[in-house]
Order: sequence, then structure tokens, then C-alpha cells
Amino acid sequence: MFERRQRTVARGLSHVLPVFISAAGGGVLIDVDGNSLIDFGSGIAVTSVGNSAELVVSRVTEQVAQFTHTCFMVAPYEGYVEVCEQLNRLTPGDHDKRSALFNSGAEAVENAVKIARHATGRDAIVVFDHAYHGRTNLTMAMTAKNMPYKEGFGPFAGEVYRMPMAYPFRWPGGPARCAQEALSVITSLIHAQVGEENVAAVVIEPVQGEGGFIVPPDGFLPGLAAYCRESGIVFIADEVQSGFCRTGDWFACDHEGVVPDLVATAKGIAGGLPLAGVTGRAELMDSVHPGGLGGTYGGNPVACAAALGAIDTMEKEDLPAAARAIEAAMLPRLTKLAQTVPAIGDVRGRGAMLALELVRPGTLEPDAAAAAKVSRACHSAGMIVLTCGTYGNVLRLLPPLVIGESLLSEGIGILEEAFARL
Ligand code: PLZ
Repeated sequence: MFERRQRTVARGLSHVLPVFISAAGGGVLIDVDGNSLIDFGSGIAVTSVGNSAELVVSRVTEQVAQFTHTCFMVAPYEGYVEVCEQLNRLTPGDHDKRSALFNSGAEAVENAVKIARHATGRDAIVVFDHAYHGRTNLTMAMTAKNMPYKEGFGPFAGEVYRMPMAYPFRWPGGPARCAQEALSVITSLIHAQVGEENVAAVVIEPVQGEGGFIVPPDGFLPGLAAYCRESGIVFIADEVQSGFCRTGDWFACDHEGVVPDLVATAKGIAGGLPLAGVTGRAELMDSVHPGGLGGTYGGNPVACAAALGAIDTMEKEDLPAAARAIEAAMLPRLTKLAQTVPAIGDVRGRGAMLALELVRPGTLEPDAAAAAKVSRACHSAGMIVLTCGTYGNVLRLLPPLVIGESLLSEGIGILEEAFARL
């Protein structure tokens, strides 16, 4: 199969593991050779409700037999409206909201930017160091890391301005001063280099994903949101990776009661089917003329049925609490591990979005080779872990929220053993 893949599929698509999957569920992937792999990746934070979750399967099966596509812009259907109702209800804030549905996280982020520009009549977009927003032209411009995402793919969209991220582990003045100092640097840079009156939107992942699972210090996001409000800037939360129970709240912004003007969602929303959304203040969303937003497949009826099944599962099984329980089970063991392994410079994250940042002992120098070595050791021992980070030196742990205690514990054991052999 791998040989066939090499002959037919473009080289630009890489793999974490050279396996082909034939079945998955309950936090385990089974490959075509019959190997079982503990899943600490969830298909990059997608299968939070598990693979083939019961309510996803039943809703999708029913829908796929009824009709597969009409295009919401041609002939609407109830599932789309129901998903928008759920998004309006579940996203932070109880103000009047509207939603629109798309196919991917990148598409949701692009549309959030379109809406913010249209509503404000301004052009500039502010993003952050270590940000990841997607692989389309605009979202590549918004993404920080060159290799592999941007290398050779320019020219990139203009009017995108990058600011320092409040990154406690690497903040020069130390974690305690990170929030205040970052806010002051960011607001003065925006004033001096862009002019707040030109800024349509500030776009931020409330917990950064691909860039290294960077959790901003308390006070940073509320401060940034308040600054945006005072300056007439649309505050956009990219909750594509952090949203839908992953961090122990419905959305990562909920942790500090931050209410974004627009929220981009995808990944966990539909139990593995492709669906994304933009949800936000009715007056911003509705500033766009009819026909200004859309797409052939956005909010496809089968994907909407999957989302309704996934959201139902999250509520019935209280998956925010499940994510907090995963944190409670994992964090003490990871912290203990860090005390015995000098290469672990930082343990961070929330809920079931946890990470270890690896450095040369006693320094801040990133050690990508160590991260690669540990992840390879986990892979050979039958567990999927992913790396991330601008410097490629962060191991990230993203189990499905329904993984269950014993499998979770077995997975952490594999990680501990991999570190013991580092
Ligand atoms: N915003 C915060 O995490 C997707 C990228 C995988 P799409 N992250 C996984 C890869 O290498 O392509 C992501 C994200 C945040 C936007 C996106 C983009 O979502 O559904 O991949 O377009």
C-alpha cells in the first residue's frame, strides 16, 4: 500500500506513521497488519467524541439515506439551521449571534476575516508569532512558520501584521510579567506600525495549536479583548483546534470569560466529518450583503448531521468534564516526568490539550531531535503522539475525550518509557 501511495499520491503530503488504518474506535487505531495503536492524536484534535461515535453514525446514516446534497444556497435544509442554532447557543457570550458554515478551519478563518473587513471597512489584520491558521493563501500569510507551510508558496496576501505572542516559557521578562509586558508591546507596536484605526481584526488562537500548545498567561486574552473593544477592532478567536470541549471548557475562551466578536470553529465540531463555522455578533455577521458568503459544500447535510450527533454526545457525556479528568490524570505524571528528565523544559496545556516542550538541559535551546526521538519510540511501542511548535520541539498529547482511564494510563506509561530511553 505504501508503494502504491508513493507512486500515486503527491510527495507534498507527509505522514506521521507509515501505516494504513482499517478500523478505529475507543481511542485505538487498527492497521491493516492487525497492529493496535493507542491514539494520542485524535486525527489532529478532531475525533474528540471518538471514532465512529454512536450518535454520529446514526445521524449520518439516516441523513445519507435521505439526501446527500442540495447546496444550502440553492435549497436549504433544517440540519444547517440546527447546527447554527447550536453554535450560537454554545459559543461564548449570550448576545444575539449568527453563524455561517464552511468546509475547513482555514476557510472559516478566511471568512471571519472577510466579515471583519466588510463590517469595519478596514484592511489590516493582526496575528501573532507561532500562529497557525491554515494553508490557503490568506491563512498562509497569517500562519507564522515558514517550513513546511509557506516555503516557496508566496507571494502571500498583504495587510497581515505579526505581533509577539505572550509565551510564558520564553518571555524575556519571565512568566509573571508576560501578560502585562506583551499587552504593552503589542498595543504600542500596533499604534506605531499599523494605526489602530486601520485594523479590521485581531486574530488569535486562545491556546495556540501547531505553534506549540502555547497557553497565554491569565489576563492576556481579557486585556487583548478589551483593547480591541476600545479600538473598534473585531476580536476573532480561532478555536479550530482548542474548541469543542478540548481544553476542559466548551471553548478555550470560556476559561477567562473572554467573549470574542467572531469565533472560527472546525475539527472537533463534527466527529471527523469536514465542517467548519464562523459564529459572531449578529450586527457584524449581518453586515455582509446576501450572496457575499457561501460555497458549494459549506454546511453539507451529512456533515451537519454528524455535528448534531457529536454535539449531542458532548452534552450527554459531559465531555468538558471528561477533558478536565484527562488533565487531572495526566498532568501530575507529566510534571513528575519533567522532574526526572532534564530535557523537559516546560509542561503545559489545559484539559486534553497538553504538551511537553523539549530543550537542551538547563537552557531554552529547542531540541527538536529529542522530540522526534521520543515520538518515534512511542510510535514503535504502538502509540500515536504528534509533535508541533515553531522549532519542532514540542510533544503534544491530544487523546479523544472518551479514551477511558486504563488506555490513558497505558499511553502515559509508554511515554514515560520512551523518555527513560532518551
Ligand atoms: N486554525 C488553530 O489548528 C488546523 C493543521 C494540519 P484546516 N490545524 C491542523 C496541517 O498540517 O495541515 C488549524 C488550526 C487552527 C486553523 C486550522 C486550519 O484548519 O481544517 O486544516 O483548514
